[in-house]
Amino acid sequence: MAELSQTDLDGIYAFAVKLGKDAGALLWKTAQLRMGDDAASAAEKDHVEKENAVDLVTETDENVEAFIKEQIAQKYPSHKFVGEESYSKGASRDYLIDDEPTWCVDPIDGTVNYIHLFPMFCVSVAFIYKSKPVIGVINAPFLRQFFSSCSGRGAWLNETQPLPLVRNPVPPMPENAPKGCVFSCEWGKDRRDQPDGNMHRKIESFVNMAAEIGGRDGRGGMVHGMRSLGSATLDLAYVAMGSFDIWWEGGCWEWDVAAGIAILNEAGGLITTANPPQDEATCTIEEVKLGSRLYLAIRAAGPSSTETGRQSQERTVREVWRRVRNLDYSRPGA
Ligand code: LIP
Repeated sequence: MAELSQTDLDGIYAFAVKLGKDAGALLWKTAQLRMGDDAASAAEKDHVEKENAVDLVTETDENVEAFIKEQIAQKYPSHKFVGEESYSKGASRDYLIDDEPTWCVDPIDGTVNYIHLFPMFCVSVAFIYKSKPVIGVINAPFLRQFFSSCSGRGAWLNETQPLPLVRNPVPPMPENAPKGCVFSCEWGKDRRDQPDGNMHRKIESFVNMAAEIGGRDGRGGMVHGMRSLGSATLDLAYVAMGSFDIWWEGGCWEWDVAAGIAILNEAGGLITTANPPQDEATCTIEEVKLGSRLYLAIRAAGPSSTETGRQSQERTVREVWRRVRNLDYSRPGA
């Protein structure tokens, strides 16, 4: 495998930015069709169920992915491609990303939002090299928000606003985090009403984070607010902005998070596992495994008089782990 230089990466980044814009324009055109009342609009309004009644796909998911795949195949025929819709059609649920140059794409992240025309939907394009997302492009056409980053080139909103938004100085994490934080989380697609299953463990964790300090047997977090955008990609982009302090989710896939992880890393954020390790109070905080389906993200943080920014991020991770339950989203090869 040929080594990619910064110049190579810059070229791939410029291509990814144009691809994100073109795919976003396609998505916006069909979104407007959904607002219409002619025959074309009617056809556009269909959707199909995949794994269950909340795992949905539209013709636009398929078309936008096919467009992106074709553009990449023309420009970089040797690069690998992992896309939500082409992957979902296969039987395997293996983790396919290795050190080879790979594009990881979600044509519409927030498909349910798109179907209901709730503006939190976007195109997500990531370039992965040596198993790490090094380029991320997210285009949310309804919001007119375009997020992008390239390793060594910073993270940006609409190509002009550097991330995080508050940066002179970047504030440390709140002293009693998660108290004082905006906590973002998602219900996800596993809605099985099983005692102590994923859904009930999420609910218990959400209530812990919301409850008053001292409540819930000492697990109350008294967060400033709870938010659910219905899009892991935009949740991560908003952590990269610093608008969300924390994002916690289990169940989404590499295409839902790869671009967001690239952008948050370049903005100075921290991403690790959603599941509290045995020795959560003392263990080393490992970088997240892209295919783990378990994610905990913390915004960029600056130093305080007593801590480095990283120390305040790690303190926050441990305080979140103390309040959330382990989730089960195992898969072969991750
Ligand atoms: C969505 C994720 C979201 C998750 C949803 C779904 P999709 O991706 O972005 O975080 O909670 O269940 O997985 O299906 O819209 O690409």
